[in-house]
Amino acid sequence: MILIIGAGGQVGQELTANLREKHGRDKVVASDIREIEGLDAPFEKLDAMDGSRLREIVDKYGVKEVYHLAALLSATAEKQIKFAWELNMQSLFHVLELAKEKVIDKIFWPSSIAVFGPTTPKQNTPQETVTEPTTVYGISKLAGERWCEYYAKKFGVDVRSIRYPGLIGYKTMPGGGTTDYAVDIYHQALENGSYECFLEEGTYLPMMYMEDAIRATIELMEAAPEKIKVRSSYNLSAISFSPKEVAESIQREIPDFTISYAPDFRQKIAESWPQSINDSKAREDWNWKENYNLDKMSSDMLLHLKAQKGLK
Ligand code: AKB
Repeated sequence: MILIIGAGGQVGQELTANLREKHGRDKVVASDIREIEGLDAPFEKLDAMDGSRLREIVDKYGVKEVYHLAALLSATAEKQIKFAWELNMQSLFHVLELAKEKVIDKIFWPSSIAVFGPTTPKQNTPQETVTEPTTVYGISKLAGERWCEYYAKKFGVDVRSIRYPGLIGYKTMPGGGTTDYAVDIYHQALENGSYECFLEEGTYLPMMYMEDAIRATIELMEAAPEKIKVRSSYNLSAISFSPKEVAESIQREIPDFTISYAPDFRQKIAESWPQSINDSKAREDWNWKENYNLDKMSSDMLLHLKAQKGLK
């Protein structure tokens, strides 16, 4: 039995649907802090910081595998620093402890490119390098990575993780991240024909199409344990682009689309992160390979969003 914590979020909704298709709906329990429209039973309301409620759900369903996705992302975390730290850390400890006690067998927990900071090499950022994050989110993800590796080495916990780049999909909206513009831009392009971006035009960031990210997550979780050599979190890469480049990619399909720039506090966060990522470890250890480049992603996004919005 699988439990998804944070099933109502950007990744959670897609992962829940995907795992339910694969294993059957009744084998995947969705949980979130609030009821989510469209998330079918089995569903449980869960505040990820509530360890005893988590244990109650795990016992009730005989859960053996947990995908723990609940977190405050980079932009929101800067506005609620204490709560972000508490949520991002406490919730992880509860799940790691369940695995330490052998109540559950396997954990997926996402880290992020936010573990890197301004002193990290910006291009082709290696798996192992300087990690001096300057955001609360990044600090919590880096600490989380250290704890995952600690529990894996010290207690044999089977925890697996990916440093997600910015994720872009048409089924769900992100919330509170610095890379969120790269989803919103497609919606605005179709609805208004223009977009005001909160990052500067040349701000390169590592990104990935959601379909690739979900497949990577499931492939990592299905890999034989001896193949998983990194127990902190794997670098994972697919595409790197700037707001200007994604706008140009949209213009190839919607020639009249225009973009303007009004950078806000998220510009500084973006500038502290790498521009491209070296993910050779993930490619070597569990055969990771992306399917989508920028133009393929743009075409697919616009195709699906047009259908969703009833546009021709
Ligand atoms: C964010 O922008 O905060 C996230 C991330 C890169 O982890 N999308």
